[in-house]
Parts: sequence; C-alpha cells; structure tokens
Amino acid sequence: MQNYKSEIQELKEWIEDARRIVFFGGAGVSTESGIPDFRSESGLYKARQEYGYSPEQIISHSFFLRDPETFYRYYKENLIYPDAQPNAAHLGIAALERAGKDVRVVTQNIDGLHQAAGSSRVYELHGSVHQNYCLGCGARYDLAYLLDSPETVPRCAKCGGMVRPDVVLYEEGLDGDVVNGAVSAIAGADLLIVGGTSLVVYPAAGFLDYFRGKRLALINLTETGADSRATLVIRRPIGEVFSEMNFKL
Ligand code: CNA
Ligand code: ZN
Repeated sequence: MQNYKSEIQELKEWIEDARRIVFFGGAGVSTESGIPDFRSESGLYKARQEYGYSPEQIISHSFFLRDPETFYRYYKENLIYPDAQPNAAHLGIAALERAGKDVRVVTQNIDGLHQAAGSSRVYELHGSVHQNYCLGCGARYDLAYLLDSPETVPRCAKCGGMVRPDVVLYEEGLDGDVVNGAVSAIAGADLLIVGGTSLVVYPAAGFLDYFRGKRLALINLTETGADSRATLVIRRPIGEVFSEMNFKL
C-alpha cells in the first residue's frame, strides 16, 4: 500500500509523461461543487423518497411522457444547480489542456462544469442540462428559459409544444456521434484517469473496455468494479487530489 503523497506524485508524473490523456468521470466529480451524486450515502437515491418513485423511474422516457409535471418538479429540484461552480478537479483538467496537453473528457455528468472550467473537448454521454428543445418544432432553449418558465412544464415560445431537456433519460439510447467520439478517444489514450463514478450505469461504464494503454488511474471514494484493472487506485475526494497535484490555469 503506497502512501497518499506518493500516489499523488506518481499520478502527476504519469500525467506529465502521457501524450494522450482521457479523463472519464461521473457524478462524484461534481459533489465537491455541491451537486449530490446518485449513489453515495448522502446522494439523491437516499435523499428523495418523497416522490414515491425512484430517480430511475422518474427520469425515464416513459415517465416523462406520462407525467411531465412530476418529472419536471423532480428534475428542477434535484438535477439542476444553476449556481454550481467548477471545483479543483474540473479546473485541474482544464489547466492541462490549456498547457497544451492532449486531454479529452468523457463524462456521464449533465452539469456542464467541465466546459465552465475551460475544457473544450468534452464528450457528454448523457447530454446537458444547458441544452433543451421543443418536441413540436425542435426549437432550442437554454437553461434560463426552462427555469424562468411560469409553468412547471416549459412550453415552446414558437409553437406551444412541450420543451424537454437534451439529456439521455433512462430507456433512451446515447447519441451515436458522442459515443463514437468517446470510444475512439479512450481507444487512443495512453493514460486513462477514471474518477467519481460508481461504474454501474451502462453502456457508459463498458467504455473502459476500449482502453488499451498501460496506465489506468482510478480516483473514487468507494470501491468500483474496475479497481482490480487499475494500475493505481486513489480513494480520496477527487477535487482534493487535483488540488494537490496543483496544475494551475
Ligand atoms: P454515481 O453512481 O452516483 O457514483 C458516484 C461515485 O462517485 C460513487 O462511487 C462515489 O463513491 C464517488 N464519489 C462521490 N464523491 C466523490 C469525490 N468527491 N471524489 C471521488 N469520488 C467520489 O454516479 P455515476 O456518474 O457513476 O452514475 C451515473 C449517472 C449519475 C449518470 O447518468 C449521471 O448523469 C448521473 N448524475 C449526474 C450528476 C451531475 O451531472 N453532476 C449528478 C447526479 C447524477
Ligand atoms: Zn416548438
């Protein structure tokens, strides 16, 4: 068992050595920005029993069509954090890109915080709360439109149709172009850093299988199914890990 300081030092050296880095992350990357994840103790799965449905049921395609009112009440209350700011993990990854590293981000998050930090090559596997569109005419709307809407269920200003978030709901497939981009980034990487994900949501979690490089670092507070495959496992808050590595924007 290495001590924490030497783990951080080792990861930092790997990052400096690497030519193509992919960071693959999930909800745990944003908990230090104040956005709860789904599966930790304090996560949404524990926190929300009041709707009588699990988050998977509510944020599913069929539920959205059947009861958009409840969907939107849950969605606005639990999945939207307009004031959240990037933390040291988002900022550290963006700093590497700024410094000229080939760094791509593959994220299961829908919060847009990697882009807010300055990363430009981000594959958002599950879409983004910042993108919304009308089911009637396809008109696009930002998050403010949805939040400022007088009705719980936002309606299109052009045709009156229902507006939905461009996020991948349960029962829906991922966008083919995003998947292809993410998979080829992972397949071409020599360093894969996986962080803040329980690796239980498929198909996203299966994308790790495309990695052929020799160094896989995993930063997660709890055990995951990929720990045995990782060359380095750091069980610490990911923002803390990046702030100790100290890559400056
Ligand atoms: P998850 O299943 O909630 O797992 C999160 C993992 O991160 C857990 O294993 C935690 O132990 C770990 N973790 C929590 N905080 C930290 C931390 N500070 N440092 C290191 N590890 C930490 O989340 P996944 O992303 O794996 O699940 C996939 C779902 C959750 C995706 O579809 C996401 O869209 C969805 N989600 C996204 C957000 C967001 O956009 N910020 C928030 C909540 C859920
Ligand atoms: Zn419309």
